Amino acid sequence: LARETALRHAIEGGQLCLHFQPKVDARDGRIVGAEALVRWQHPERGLVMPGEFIPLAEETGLIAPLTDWVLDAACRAVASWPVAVPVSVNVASTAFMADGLLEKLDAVVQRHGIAPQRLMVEVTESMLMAGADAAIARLEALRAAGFKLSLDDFGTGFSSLSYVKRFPIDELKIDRAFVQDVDRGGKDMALVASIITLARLLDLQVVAEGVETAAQAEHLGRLGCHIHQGWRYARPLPRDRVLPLLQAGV
Ligand code: G
Ligand code: G
Ligand code: NA
Repeated sequence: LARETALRHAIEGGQLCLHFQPKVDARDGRIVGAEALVRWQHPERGLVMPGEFIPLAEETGLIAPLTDWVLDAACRAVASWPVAVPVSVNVASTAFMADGLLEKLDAVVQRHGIAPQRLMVEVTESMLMAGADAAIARLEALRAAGFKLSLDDFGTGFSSLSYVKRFPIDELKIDRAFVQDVDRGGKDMALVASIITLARLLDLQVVAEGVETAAQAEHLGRLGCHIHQGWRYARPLPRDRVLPLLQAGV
């Protein structure tokens, strides 16, 4: 209960902040988007990472106000960027299926004067598998309203190909577990190659997550995946440090 109270305080009292990790076109270093990642600036513990408080937020229902805060802060940021690329926001399963999400998204982009295309919602494969028909209906509603949709951690769930075809999405993100060994040949490379092929067939943008080395980047490029996110290019950065990269690339 003490942790819940502290998190409620953090959300209401301005202790959350967003970092932004660029998505880079590896062919020219241009930034094509950025993912917003929430952090808790804890008065005693310093910067607390989301893995330590998102699960608590989901268990306690605080994910609703937390998601509201993140959406508002992400849209405020993207409205101030010098290039018209989208910001990606992670939306947890409970928040994604909650009543009124579409109205909430419409309101937040209007409030900040941005086009809905500047907001990309990241959902995970496992979320969609849990209640596929309802989730697909929700995706369709968001997409019809102009929001962009991304399927995160792809490859870690158990989507059959026929499911992926039914998901009305714009982007697939290859989980970093597969990217890690993409330069070693073997099964991970085969898996990454098949995800890239799938994305091409379905006309989806494909993004590699967790790209750390030149060798990984080179192999991904050879396989036809040119949009990379990872420490090789940039770590998640505070707002004022990501601005110059948006302008100049990496
Ligand atoms: O920030 P870090 O790099 O530690 O992110 C760990 C994970 O936390 C991310 O992969 C993402 O799934 C989750 N996460 C980060 N920011 C948010 C957020 O704003 N909302 C939700 N629901 N999850 C987030
Ligand atoms: O998919 P998800 O939203 O969980 O991904 C974001 C997480 O991945 C964050 O915790 C972020 O800090 C982390 N991350 C981003 N780039 C890299 C990377 O190149 N290597 C590793 N190991 N983690 C990364
Ligand atoms: Na994500």
